[in-house]
Amino acid sequence: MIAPSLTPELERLRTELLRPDRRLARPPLDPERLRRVRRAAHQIRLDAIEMTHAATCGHPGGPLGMAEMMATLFLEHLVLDPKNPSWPGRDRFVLSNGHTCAGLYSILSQLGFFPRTLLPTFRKLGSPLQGHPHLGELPGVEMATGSLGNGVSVAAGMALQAKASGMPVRIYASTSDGENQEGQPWEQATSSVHYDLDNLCLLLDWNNVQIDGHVEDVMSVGDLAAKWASFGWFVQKVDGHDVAAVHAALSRAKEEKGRPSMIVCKTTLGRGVSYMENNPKFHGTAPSDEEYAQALRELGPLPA
Ligand SMILES: Cc1ncc(C[n+]2csc(CCOP(=O)(O)OP(=O)(O)O)c2C)c(N)n1
Ligand SMILES: [Mg+2]
Repeated sequence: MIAPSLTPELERLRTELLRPDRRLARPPLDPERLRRVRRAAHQIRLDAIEMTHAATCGHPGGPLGMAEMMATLFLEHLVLDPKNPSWPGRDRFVLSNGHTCAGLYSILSQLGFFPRTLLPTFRKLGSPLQGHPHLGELPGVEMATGSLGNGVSVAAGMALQAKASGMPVRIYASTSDGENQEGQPWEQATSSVHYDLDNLCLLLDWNNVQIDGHVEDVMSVGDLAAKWASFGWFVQKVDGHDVAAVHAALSRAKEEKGRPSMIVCKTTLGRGVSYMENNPKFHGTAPSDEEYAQALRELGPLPA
């Protein structure tokens, strides 16, 4: 069962989301903020399990692995207006590894971009919550993604446009180790440095898993942190499940001038559910009824 309503604390957060000082480097999160982000990450995991189980298809592993990355970015950094999702002054987030969209849909619903009652329609015919993000149908989705490599390039284009027009907005995109096997991210890596896109920040989900197995077996991508650094990016490497560390890296990225930022987040696919963890099967397989029950038992209810 999808929890139907927003908690009062997330209702209060809506007003915070509009504050432009969220674009500045931020102090460490106090215990209350840490708790709030971790709670939102837990909700992402519960929602991703619910959505993929109800749909009997989809990608649960990525959203579980990226839960802290997404919750930290959306709750503490992006400047957004859920009541006016196409406000030109907003920051942008592009989910370039689009198959992990159950996590994006969860956090958008938690922030009130659309009613949480839509979540159970995930992957159903006619639903705005398609198996990959669909542009123009769902508030908060900035780009249709799923064709790996495209999203990061579009994000770079958005950053270039923002710079050219003097807009103080910041552009974020997620990417993944599997996506980094494509050629397109590396063209973007070159041009973003050429154009000094210091308003662009990528978060890489480095879990060593992709559609057909472990990345190092299918096609090793080597040391991605070193590769991005060699292209001229400001690279930070963090434990992607450590909210304080992800937050600190997102803050530090804002202070880096003259070049784009890459935050390499070491994560575990399927984090929190034992049989999903680091198991390539759960890149793109929904939990069965028994697996669903076990996942909810292992994750436990939303903490207070
Ligand atoms: C251009 C393109 N080629 C191939 C695919 C098929 N595909 C879908 S997901 C995926 C693997 C992506 O790896 P990653 O994002 O690391 O997966 P995860 O960690 O979420 O398991 C591939 C190859 C695609 N979506 N787009
Ligand atoms: Mg991966």
